[in-house]
Amino acid sequence: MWRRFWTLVAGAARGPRSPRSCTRQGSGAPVPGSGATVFALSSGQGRCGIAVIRTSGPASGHALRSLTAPQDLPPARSACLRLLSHPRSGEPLDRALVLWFPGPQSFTGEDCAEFHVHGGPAVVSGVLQALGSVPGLRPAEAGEFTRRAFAHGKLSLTEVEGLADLIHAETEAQRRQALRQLDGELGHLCRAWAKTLTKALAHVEAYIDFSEDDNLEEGVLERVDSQVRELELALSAHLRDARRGQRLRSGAHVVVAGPPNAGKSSLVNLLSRKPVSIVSPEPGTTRDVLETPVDLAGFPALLSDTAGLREGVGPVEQEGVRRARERLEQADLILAVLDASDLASPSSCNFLDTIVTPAGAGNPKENSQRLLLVLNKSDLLPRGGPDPSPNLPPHLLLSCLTGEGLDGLLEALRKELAEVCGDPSTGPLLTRARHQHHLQGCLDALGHYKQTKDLALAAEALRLARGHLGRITGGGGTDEILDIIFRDFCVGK
Ligand SMILES: Nc1nc2c(ncn2[C@@H]2O[C@H](COP(=O)(O)OP(=O)(O)O)[C@@H](O)[C@H]2O)c(=O)[nH]1
Ligand SMILES: [Mg+2]
Repeated sequence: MWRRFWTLVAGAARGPRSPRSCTRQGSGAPVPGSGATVFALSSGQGRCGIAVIRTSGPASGHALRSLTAPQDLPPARSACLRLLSHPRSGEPLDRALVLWFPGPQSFTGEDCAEFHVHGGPAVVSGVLQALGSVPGLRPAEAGEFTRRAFAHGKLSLTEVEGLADLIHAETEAQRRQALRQLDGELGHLCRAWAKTLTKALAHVEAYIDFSEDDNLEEGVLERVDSQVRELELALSAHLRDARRGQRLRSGAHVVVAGPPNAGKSSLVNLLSRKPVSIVSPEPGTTRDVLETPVDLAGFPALLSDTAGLREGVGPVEQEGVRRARERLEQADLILAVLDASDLASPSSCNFLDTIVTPAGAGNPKENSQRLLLVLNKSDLLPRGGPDPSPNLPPHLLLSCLTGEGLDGLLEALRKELAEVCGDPSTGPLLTRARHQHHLQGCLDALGHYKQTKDLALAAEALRLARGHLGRITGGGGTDEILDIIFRDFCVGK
């Protein structure tokens, strides 16, 4: 390699210029309308026991005093019971717990106040109106509290995303993954990688500036090369897992397919616990693809019911079959359903030959589509009789009618989805296309570093790679990206 042509003579150890500190600082992102004090209902809408209203901004202390006069501010971060009244009319509004969080030790980093009021609509609107009458206060916009926390360096962008995901998490797996991201795991990883690159960059720059003085220790550039190689391996491993992380966040595509009348729609209704599809003894009932989001054994999934696969039907059903095949190609997991009492029929045999066998049921190759074979209508088989299909690939027996075999199917689904989505506690960390894009950008820049023969260009490539990592956690994020991310939040968060 080109660097071998350079002779480095061991000399007085002159360390690289001090790498830039990696401690977290405010993102520097502007907060629209910052300077104002904002308020909002932070708990859910509707009648409830307790509702939480909060404020953030410099006038928070004044607002708290105005509503609890003549009492003074409560001690910081201690709950106190206070009578709330309207600052103008003096009308009592509620007896509530109030909390005072002087900045920077608050969620947003600004002065914050919380009012834990009784959750009746009249109380909530009375307190919100009272806050609106305090000079300098205005209602918060969606995501504004979190945006302020980000601007003041309380949360990195990946933590903000984790928080949004936690608020929207509907399954156990989503909750676990969101919590990991909120805890900053992805951010820590990116910052550690960025630190490695900062060091590497400092070495390359030191070499550019000082190598002619023969003042650098030997092997500096070789060490940078090996650090870059290690980083490439780590980034590639995470990128390979990125698709799984995104499935875990947005749901795996599970497609139920099989010949007509096998019980596909019955299975979709059973798994989603609601009548999504019409069930009928008439073959060809389901024609369009019907989708429903479900919690499958703790994992998020988008479950699709499809038309029964068969030939020689009318144009409408043919279109249904075409859509079913199209959807099958996009599936992360295929739930292949056959009628256990009708395994010798031409449509069953054809389905086995064209869908089940090529997918390698029970023996999936890495990165290939996964498939679970389910033999439905087990209630029609003689009780205690032999396995109806000893020559079939591994399969599960189920009766949608009686529910027998459902537990076994859910357990098998849990295992399959853990493969498809990854383990939410230890598995993939990249949950969004944005993460994947920047990690790929970083990897590409490292590729340029390896190819270039010019030290200045090599340094530029390292700088570019580091920039991509910084953008994952929010450094130098454009307003446009921030707007997209904060749009995920509701008012009051
Ligand atoms: N005996 C029995 N009948 C079932 C079972 N599951 C579904 N069926 C019946 O099989 C017929 C076709 O069901 P459906 O769910 O519409 O099948 P699809 O065409 O594959 O969607 C309906 O009459 C269902 O009541 C089962 O486990 N046992
Ligand atoms: Mg159907």
